[in-house]
Amino acid sequence: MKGKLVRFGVSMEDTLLDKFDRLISKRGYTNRSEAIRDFVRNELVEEGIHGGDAASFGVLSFVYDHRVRGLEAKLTDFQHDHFKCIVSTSHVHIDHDNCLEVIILKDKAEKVNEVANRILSYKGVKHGELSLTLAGKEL
Ligand code: NI
Repeated sequence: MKGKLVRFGVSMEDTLLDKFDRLISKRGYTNRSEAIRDFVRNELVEEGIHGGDAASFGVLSFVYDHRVRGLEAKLTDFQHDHFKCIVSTSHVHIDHDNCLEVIILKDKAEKVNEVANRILSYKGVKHGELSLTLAGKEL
């Protein structure tokens, strides 16, 4: 969503500005404008994800113990039940016992959250995290 650049002034306490400058420098920004644009985008994504019907993408990564009885079959069955919102799945054999799976999901945020939370709740899934974003044209 490219528009024309508009300049505007921002007032804040010097102590807050110092903290802001330290934060953005730590994150690798070389100027305040780019940092503020990204921060605003992040807030808009959060708002869009939690407040609307927009298409969202989710990246779910989780680690599980493949030796837990029935877990692999359960994970596969569940993903086939939700094939319409699962774009892709990658599997990494971490070591003798553990696997890492990364699933890319596309649907309304509510649905993506529901599918991800179900997977994370399975016995044998040790740790996992869902990262949500909006489809590109929404940004
Ligand atoms: Ni594996």
